[in-house]
Order: sequence, then structure tokens, then C-alpha cells
Amino acid sequence: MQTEDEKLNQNSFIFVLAPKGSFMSKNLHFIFNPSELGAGTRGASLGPEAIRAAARTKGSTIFAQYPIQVVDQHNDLLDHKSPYTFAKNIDGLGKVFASLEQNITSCLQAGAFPLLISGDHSAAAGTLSALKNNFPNKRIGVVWIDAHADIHSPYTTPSGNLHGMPIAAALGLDHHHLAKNQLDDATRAHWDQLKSTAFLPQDLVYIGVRDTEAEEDAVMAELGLKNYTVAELRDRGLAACLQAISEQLQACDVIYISFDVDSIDPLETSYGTGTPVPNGITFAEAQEILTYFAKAPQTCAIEMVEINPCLDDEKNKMAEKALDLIEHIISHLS
Ligand SMILES: [Mn+2]
Repeated sequence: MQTEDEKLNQNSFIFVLAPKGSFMSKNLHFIFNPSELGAGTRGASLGPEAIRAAARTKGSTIFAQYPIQVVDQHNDLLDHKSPYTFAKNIDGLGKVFASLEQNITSCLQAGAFPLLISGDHSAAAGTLSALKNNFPNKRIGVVWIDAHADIHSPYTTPSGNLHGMPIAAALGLDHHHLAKNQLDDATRAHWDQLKSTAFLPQDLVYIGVRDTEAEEDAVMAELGLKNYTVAELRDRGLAACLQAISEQLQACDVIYISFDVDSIDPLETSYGTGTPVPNGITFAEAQEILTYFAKAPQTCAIEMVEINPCLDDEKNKMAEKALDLIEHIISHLS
């Protein structure tokens, strides 16, 4: 329950931001995208159901209150060795993205807000492409809350795991000048198919990125990408940083929020995620960031990713924490 003060804050916040088009309402749909084709460790596909299990254990009825759309999954490809060394399972990811786009389109056409719970973070490239196709004339801002920059391409990736590449895919970037890998024709064709130009580099804001490779650092510097480090959030204060992000994204018509649970310090959640990194944001900071953007009328979609119950050292704690964040998001959507 919100206090009167919180309601007042929420209303004044919306007034100050002057909505350019309101997509927000309590009319929301969950979209489960259980693909884990882009991850390097197994189990992220179980993330959406782990959150649902956490809700049932807690007695939460949120998954009874809103429709749940489920994206087609092609995780059976993981039972084979992928022939695409530098973009593993990219053949299946294209199929996942086609289904994802159908689901996002039908959600938006129903006038509903898409709250996505996905397996690995490669999903975000499909979400962004689908949002762009639904809002072809709108400028999309992206807030990427993550320990990782996820801006590799198949030409630079050290692992071949596509969950490290969604930003490059959605910006339509190859990084040829930094290439370390030689792609075969089939990989190149699949990658070119996956790429979109969903948004502009200046409309991307990172929060909490702290584990990058040299090629990613080079691309981030070249594009002038802004990363609010954990230290900066603490030094300037979270509220001031969130205000600055709003100002940077002022020219954007809609904003997409991509939340990787590994942005949070694993000591505050658990190790139930594919690539945990120490010294992250606190759980309280994650809550404040997501609440802020849930209230913002420009926010057109929120996605939560990389919950992996197979890796959880504290039973289902990561999913419980993610559920807590999702409940917060829903309670603050205008
Ligand atoms: Mn990520």
C-alpha cells in the first residue's frame, strides 16, 4: 500500500515529466520468454517459473491478476553442439525473436504494458527490435541495469555467448575494427538477420556496469556511452543520478528498462545468476531505480533477466528477490 505522501510524489513526478504519450496502466501483461539460448551456463530458462514458484510460496496472487503470454522456446538446440562458434545457437534465437515480436505486438495492441520475465539477456535484442517495429516513429531510450555492458559482437566475443551481445545487435553494430574472430558465411547471415537499429547510442544509459572486456571498453569510449558506476551512484546520490538520466533521455518518446539481476551485489541476493560479479548495487538501490522508472510515463516496457535457480546457493532466493522487485514495479506503474 502506498502512503498519501507517496501518491503525491508519484503524481507530482508525472506532472514534472510531462508525458509524451502514456503507455502505462495497471493493464499489464506478463511476457515470459524462457529462452536460455544465449547463456553460457544452463538453467536461466527456469527463471520465470522460479519466480512463479516464489510467488506461490509467498501466497502472492500477482500471476493470477494479469495475463501471462509465453514466448516460443527453442532450448532443445542446447542438447546439440552449436555449429556457430562465435554466436552459439543463433539459429534458434531468430525463431525466439519472431515469437517474442508477436507477443509484444499483441500485448501493445491490447493496450497493455509488457512486463517481460526472460531467461538470458540476449532476449533484450529481440525486445528492442520488436519495440522499434511497434513504434517506428518514436525515439527509444534504453536504461540498461547490469554488471555487464553486453556490447560484444560475434566478431569480438571471447565466449560466443549471445547474452553478451544484445546491445550491439540492437544498435546494428559489428565492431569490425576490433575483430578477433573470423565468421563463416552462415554465422554472418544469421547475425545480420538478428541486428536492428532500434535506438541511438546517445539514448543508452548503463547503470552498474563493472565487468567488461577491452573491446567493450573501446566501443563504449568510442560511442561516448554513459555508465553510472556503483561509486558514482553513491558519490552523487541515486536521486541526482536518476534525475540526470531523465534529462539525458528527455528527447526520447519511450523508454525501455532492461534489468539484469547480476547488477545487484550477490551478497544482497544470492549467486543464482549466470555471471555474478561482486561490488554491485544494493537491493534497495535496485528497488529505487525500478520504482523511479515504473512511475515514469515514458517507460514502455520493463524486462527482468538472468535469474538462474540451478545456480542458486540459497534455495530460491534470487527468484524471491526478483519477485519482490516485480511487485514493486507493478505497485508503482501509473
Ligand atoms: Mn546482461
